[in-house]
Amino acid sequence: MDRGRLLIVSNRLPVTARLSGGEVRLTAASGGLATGMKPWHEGSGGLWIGWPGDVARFNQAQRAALDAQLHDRNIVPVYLTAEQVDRYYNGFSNRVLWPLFHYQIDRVPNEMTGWGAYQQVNERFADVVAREYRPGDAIWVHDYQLMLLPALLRQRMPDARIGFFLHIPFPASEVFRILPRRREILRGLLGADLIGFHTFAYMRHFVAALLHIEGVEADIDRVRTGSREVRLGVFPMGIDAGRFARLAENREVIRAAEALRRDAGGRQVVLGVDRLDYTKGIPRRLQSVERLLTREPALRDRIRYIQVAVPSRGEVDQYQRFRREVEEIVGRINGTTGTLRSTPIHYMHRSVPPRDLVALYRAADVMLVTPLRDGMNLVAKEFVASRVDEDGVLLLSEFAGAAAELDGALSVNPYDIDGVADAIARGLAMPAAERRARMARLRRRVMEHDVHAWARSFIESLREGVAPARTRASRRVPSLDVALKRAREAPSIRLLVDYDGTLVPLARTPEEASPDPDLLRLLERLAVTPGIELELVSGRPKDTLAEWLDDIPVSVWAEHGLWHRRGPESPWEATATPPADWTSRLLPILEQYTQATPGSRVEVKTASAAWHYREADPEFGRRQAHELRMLLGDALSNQPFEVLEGKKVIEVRLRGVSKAIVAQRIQSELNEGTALIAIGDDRTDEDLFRALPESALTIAVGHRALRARYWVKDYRDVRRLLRTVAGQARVASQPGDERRTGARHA
Ligand code: ADQ
Repeated sequence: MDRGRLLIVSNRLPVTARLSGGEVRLTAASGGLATGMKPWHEGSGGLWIGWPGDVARFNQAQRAALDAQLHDRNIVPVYLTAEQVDRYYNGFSNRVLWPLFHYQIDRVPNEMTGWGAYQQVNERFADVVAREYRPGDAIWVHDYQLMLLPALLRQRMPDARIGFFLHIPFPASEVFRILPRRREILRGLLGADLIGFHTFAYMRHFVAALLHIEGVEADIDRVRTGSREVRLGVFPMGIDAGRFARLAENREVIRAAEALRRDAGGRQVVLGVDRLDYTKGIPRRLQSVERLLTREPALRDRIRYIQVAVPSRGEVDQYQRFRREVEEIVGRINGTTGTLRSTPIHYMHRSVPPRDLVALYRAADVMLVTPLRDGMNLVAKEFVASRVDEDGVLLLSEFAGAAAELDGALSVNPYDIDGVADAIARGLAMPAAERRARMARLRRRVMEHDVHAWARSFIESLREGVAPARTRASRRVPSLDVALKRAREAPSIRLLVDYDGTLVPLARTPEEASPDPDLLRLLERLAVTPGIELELVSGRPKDTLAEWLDDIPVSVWAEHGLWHRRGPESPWEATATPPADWTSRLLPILEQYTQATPGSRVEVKTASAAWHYREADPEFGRRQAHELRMLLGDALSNQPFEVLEGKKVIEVRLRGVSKAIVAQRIQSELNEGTALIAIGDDRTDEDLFRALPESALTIAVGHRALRARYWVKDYRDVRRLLRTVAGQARVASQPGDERRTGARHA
């Protein structure tokens, strides 16, 4: 991996500029992003580019001093005017994008103003980044304020490596479509080489938006736009878990936590910690507490609910109104449920220093994290990391990105006031053994997948993902003819060849794909040629392949490597075992789609099932296929299955069963000097290509985007090539062959 510089670009910098007695001071931000990126910023000799905050009151000398201090820290400021900040940041970003992406449609103003400033500021960022950029740098752009930036950078620097990470949810495409500038936003993002999300759901929503709005069909984790490939990935952000755990062991923190519990006077402590934002679900959470206290008045003297709300976005009117709303609710509940001895809700509108925060986390019996929507939610993870005592209950909204990872939490629907009240009661009464078991699960996840692992995996993925055309060109690989000639000089050749689309054209029905006499002759020839070992690697069921290739002495892999047979006389051996009832949830869904889509059909294999729509109306079939894929993604999210899209087929298969198995198996038995040649035409073959050693000659059929070293046009080229390998190059030019097979074209 090359180690170029990393340019981090975000709206806010990891420091904020302030004046203190006429002196310029930089205060470090302690947020998740700042901590996670810190080692990368410092270690790569790179830069952090962003807005240093409001410097309107700085005079010229102070501005110069600020520039010098930022320069010393490898930070490049993007100065914005007060008006730009108001329209781009408070305006379009926080009044329009923020509520919309969090499904708060009613909070989006009638007129979505600020677009012009949003464009202008993104351009301004692009100019600054372009000025600082050096070839070889990787650029990582963060968050919704800068969604146009990837494309603006691409225009300025076509070869730059650009990553984008969205920290907030990407909404369902039905909601995203509300945005009048939806096209521009999508195109802006597609300027990146890699787009990262916190969860699979957000990524799927993005893919759906591309299809509905731009008509662009994405593969599960990649999209082609023009000559470029954009990869999509899921990177759930973590926290600096070690730091929280260390703070939690700090003597003063332990003492502060004990003091908090003493103050509570034997009452159980329930805690909420949030930025004061309407997405965090504070009013409904308070109502749930009220509901509980109304239902069980005895609890009024037995619990203390502490809600800390850190001031946020005070310049935006909605946030000012929201603050008053929350304060009114707190007052009302304390008025109606307070007793002479007890005020149930302790509310603080302020930021608390990290030590106090960790003391609160340590003191809590039940932690309430109930956002209506949240990209990830780091507070939930901070609570877990702070519980070095392996105790405490986490209540977590199913609409926080963190819910996809934290399965030890009590999951709640934050809109269900009674349900949340029930869950709080359950948390308060939970036996110690269950609390510990749940917390142990939570801690395993949070401590391992921390913010450093998150940043590392994104950056590595960004650095390794270079479009094939570009790397290949720069490495000067020999031509295919030369490579084949070299392979034929090797002591032996191992051929790994896919079947459909590679040896025969894709047929309308699977039955029509049976091998023609010419192909059977060719396979037989290869099978008996000394020095050549042929492996057919197909996704088809073993029985079909056995029937078709009954007399041919070749090694056959069926169902993407799940079944293997060394020759017609050998038994089939399974390489993995599927769970007994694996079809029970899957088949009803597939059957429903088959009924709704004339011309489609289901095929069930040992550990996979496929929904074929080659014969359906193309437009309708494609739409149904996309919907089905998303539905399956949800239905099977906790099952050991993965959903793949092939050519006119959606396939669900046992996770871990892929053509990569074949690569692993044969590599263990390879003789030295054996030349490896692999040929295939779709994504399932890519699994094989990827698992083979660098020296293997990988050939994609009809699909330049596949990660293969070479490319040929169609199955005819493949047959020609195989004849060459078998030392019979001249046979290829015999007339008749192609016409006969060509007639079978789909
Ligand atoms: P936020 O909406 O800011 O982040 P969150 O992930 O919960 O939400 O982070 C809040 C941070 O503020 C935490 O580090 C927390 O400790 C701190 N904080 C909260 N209350 C505080 C208080 N009273 N005093 C001091 N600190 C306090 C956005 C997205 C999230 C996503 C993150 C990271 O909205 O969904 O998880 O980015 O991608």
